Amino acid sequence: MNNREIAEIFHSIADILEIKSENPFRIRAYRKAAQTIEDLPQSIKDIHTNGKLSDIPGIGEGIAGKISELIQTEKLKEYEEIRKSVPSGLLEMLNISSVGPKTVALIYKELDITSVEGLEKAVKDHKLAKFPGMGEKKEENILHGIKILRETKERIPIYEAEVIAENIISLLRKVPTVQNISIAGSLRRRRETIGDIDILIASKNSEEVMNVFTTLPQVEEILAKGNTRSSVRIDGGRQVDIRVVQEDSFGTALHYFTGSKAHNIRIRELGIKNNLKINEYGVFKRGKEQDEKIGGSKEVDVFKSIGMPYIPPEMREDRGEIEAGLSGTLPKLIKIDNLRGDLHVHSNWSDGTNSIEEMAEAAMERGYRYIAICDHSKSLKIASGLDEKQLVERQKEINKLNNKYRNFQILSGVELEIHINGELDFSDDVLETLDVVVGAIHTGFSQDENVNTSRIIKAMENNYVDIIAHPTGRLLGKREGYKIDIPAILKTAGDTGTALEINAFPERLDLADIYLQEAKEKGAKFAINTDAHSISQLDFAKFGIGVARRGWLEKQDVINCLDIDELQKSLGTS
Ligand code: DGT
Ligand code: CA
Ligand code: CA
Repeated sequence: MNNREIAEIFHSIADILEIKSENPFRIRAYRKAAQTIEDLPQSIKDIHTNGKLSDIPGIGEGIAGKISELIQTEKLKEYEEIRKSVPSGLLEMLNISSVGPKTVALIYKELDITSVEGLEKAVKDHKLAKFPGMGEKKEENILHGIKILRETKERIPIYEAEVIAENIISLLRKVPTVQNISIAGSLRRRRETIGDIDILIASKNSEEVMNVFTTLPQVEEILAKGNTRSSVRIDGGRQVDIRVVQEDSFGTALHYFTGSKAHNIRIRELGIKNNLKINEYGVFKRGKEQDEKIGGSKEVDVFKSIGMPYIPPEMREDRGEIEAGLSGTLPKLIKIDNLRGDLHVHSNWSDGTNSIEEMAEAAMERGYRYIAICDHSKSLKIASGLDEKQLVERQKEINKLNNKYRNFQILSGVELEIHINGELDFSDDVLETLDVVVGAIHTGFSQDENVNTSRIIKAMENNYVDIIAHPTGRLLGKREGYKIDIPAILKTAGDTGTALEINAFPERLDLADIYLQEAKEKGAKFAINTDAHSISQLDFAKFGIGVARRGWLEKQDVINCLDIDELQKSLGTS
């Protein structure tokens, strides 16, 4: 149990006591204790070990006893009991902004309401307004709060979380006492969706940082404000947490708050085996009298202390990275700079907004050596798919531009419709004229698994199909993938040499990280493509790189890390 978890339990006890209208002094004692623990710069566990709990101002003997019980047994009997004394829906209501324990007490006692849904109905029927201190405005606020509560239960897509985090970081960086600042949590691990955004800061003046943070223009509500940790809800309902630590703990705190929780637990256990204590405050060598701090300012201190090299954040999920670290078999993960080009973008010949020339120049600006223009094929009419004649016309334009460029090449490609029976939109004669063929499904997903699977497999077996676009067809937060036999698809990719796309478009991120190792074991190669429909979308590549790194891929696994000559050899077009 860490400081935060213990503080939360005391807050929760205070809430329940307040709902039950118990003695205000008792309620205040719990609140005070929670706040004090939250703001402690040291670990409460250490203070407990040294027998100094009751030296903390604001912690009396009674509370000290409960802290000991929590640390020793991970439970508090009093809390278990008091929680059972009220309906659980009442505690959920406390998560609605503008609903505190007093309001909950009122609606429970006067209206016998015990759930968020019940509260919503009562407010809509204007049953609350008649009570003192309630009124129509309060009813409006509660309805709004319920809406936000539902929205915030949803996870944030990574691209949205990243924009929010970067904005806040750029503002906090301006605070003069900020010595270091980093994204932490699942956003740093590049998960595809983010629960809340975590930011870590090193500063000598945490109060100043907290004051700036909680008064940023985008802050809508302050959920918690303390000396070491604050939490806010910004416009749109998203939650942002910051922690402020001393500079000499920044590395270990960054490791701790990057997570994942499962990874942290394994690391801490390894520390114990090595007679070390590893926590957010530092790495400590256990001594008879006193522990000795042997690291803390750098993240690598954690890994070094237990005899392993630095493990990149994207791998920290306890999916084998600890074992690989210990045995010296960590992969050398792919980096964004390894990409030599993008093999799936659109131009205004089909549904893109930019010309081929504009796309090519934007690719050059990003340091690429090639780009494959893969406009849609003829049967995808809603996306202005090209027919055979238009392909010939487009080729002329591509040739003209290629004559102009040095050290850069436009590859002529297509995002080719795969029909329900597995037939392709163009004949082999036409496909032969193209440099890159990306096979894709955009219609008829509702077929059963066999139909969808053999449809894709048949396309992969065609010699001219180089890549399968967004292989499972899922849209994050909107649509699950098609029903397909994924292991069979991965195997066929390996057998036929057809690369699997890691589509970097933020709502796709398809193929997902969890399939990459299995695909690699089956011999598959990958292409990290943006599917850009405009020049700015070329920047989505970083999200594809995040997926690849979470899937432990190295540059040799990804065909668009190849130089143009080797790429053409591998595509069979040289
Ligand atoms: P999210 O926000 O659901 O996408 O996932 P995270 O990983 O960002 O989780 P979050 O925001 O609850 O906590 C940030 C990190 O703090 C988490 O990855 C690991 C660390 N952490 C939080 N709670 C605990 C805990 O109880 N034990 C340990 N060992 N680490 C924790
Ligand atoms: Ca988080
Ligand atoms: Ca968090």
